[in-house]
Amino acid sequence: MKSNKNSRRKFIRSTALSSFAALIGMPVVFGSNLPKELPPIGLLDGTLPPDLIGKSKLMTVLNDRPINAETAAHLLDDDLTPNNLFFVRNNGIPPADVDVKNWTLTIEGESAQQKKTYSINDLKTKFQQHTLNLTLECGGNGRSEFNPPAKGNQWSTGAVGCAAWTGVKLADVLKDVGVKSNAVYIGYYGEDTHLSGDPTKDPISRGVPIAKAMEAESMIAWSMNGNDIPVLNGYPLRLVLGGFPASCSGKWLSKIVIRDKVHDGQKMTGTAYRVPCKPVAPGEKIKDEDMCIIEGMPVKSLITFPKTGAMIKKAEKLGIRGHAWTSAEKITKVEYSIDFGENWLTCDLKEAKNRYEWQRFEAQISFPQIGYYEVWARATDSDNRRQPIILPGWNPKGYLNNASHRIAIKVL
Ligand SMILES: Nc1nc2c(c(=O)[nH]1)N[C@H]1C(S)=C(S)[C@@H](COP(=O)(O)O)O[C@H]1N2
Ligand SMILES: [Mo]
Repeated sequence: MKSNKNSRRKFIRSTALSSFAALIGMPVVFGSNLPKELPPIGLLDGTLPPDLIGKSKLMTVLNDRPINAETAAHLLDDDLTPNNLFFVRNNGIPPADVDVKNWTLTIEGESAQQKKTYSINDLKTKFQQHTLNLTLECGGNGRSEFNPPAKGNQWSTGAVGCAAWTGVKLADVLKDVGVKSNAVYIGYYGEDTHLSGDPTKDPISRGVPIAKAMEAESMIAWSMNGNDIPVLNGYPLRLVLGGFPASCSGKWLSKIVIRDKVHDGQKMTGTAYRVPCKPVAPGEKIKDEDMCIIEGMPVKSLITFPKTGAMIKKAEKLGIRGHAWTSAEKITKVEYSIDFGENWLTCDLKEAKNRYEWQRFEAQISFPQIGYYEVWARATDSDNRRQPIILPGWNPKGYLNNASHRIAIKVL
């Protein structure tokens, strides 16, 4: 199933050039003179640093083709992550020159009562609008700690953010189309292009079980923190499905399919976004059929203040704070330790405005004597799941690392 790809085919040449222009953040002057079999050399050899359009220069770039960038823990200290600091995980090349007035979202599929197409204005006017604070975390966040190492973007702790998303409930739109009783899954398609430039290939097309799609916090959003969604985060329209790996939250959204079976789009099958159904030994080979699709993300927390390496005087108290999140109903407890996990003390914890918002924790710490310490934090959720101190279950693709976050402190 392809979305608008045929109409795109004839624009592919100009799109390749304009995508490249978008990547480097400047026009390709005389671009129309470049013979069509010659892609720009700066695209091929990766020598031109990308311009992270709309993003802070403080972000850490992991890969520039496709663009992937994460946010250091201390830069995630705001209650809601500013648009210019929200991580970017792209599987392909974002669409260039988005025409927001003519953007459409089509809903169809074997379990849809009908096929229906909406403009963004239709979505804004036909359905009730909502703003929810929702956390998105890449399933591969924390991958860099896996041993044996897992291939893929070597995320440290920064492929996570929480923003105020404005849009409509996915359920309201699905109900407007009509969902047949045999519906099992939804799948999304976006307007980004496969890295090969082949318009018949999707960079990614994932989805979620129909029950998840129908949750009150599953949104189709056009606004992030009161502004347009940044180009790299899915402008002008995206799914935001808190609690599930962020790979389910399709960006540059143009089509949703209502399926009578588990969606089988790009990166739904094989080993992508799957973990062994049962725990395995590190490095063990696992058959594809023994790999299960990741659904709810685990409980996790991040210390966002102070920055690791902070120094204080012994007479002073250290105020620490951070965020904790889960795919369960809520976070029930966050604790910290300054003695490498021997003793744990409870942090103050704020309630969320809505489910899947991250929750703020804070504590005031006194240290017994001068020296080197680590502050460790661990969260517990309403399903009684607690973060492990060290790397949890190894898996071949390096997903779901929710080990405790640690920061170093020198007390002088
Ligand atoms: N169309 C499209 N949607 C996508 C992706 C993509 O490459 N293309 N990446 C997915 C993955 S793997 C993640 S983790 C999130 C990242 O969202 P962000 O870049 O806004 O942080 O978007 C998801 N949605
Ligand atoms: Mo991801």
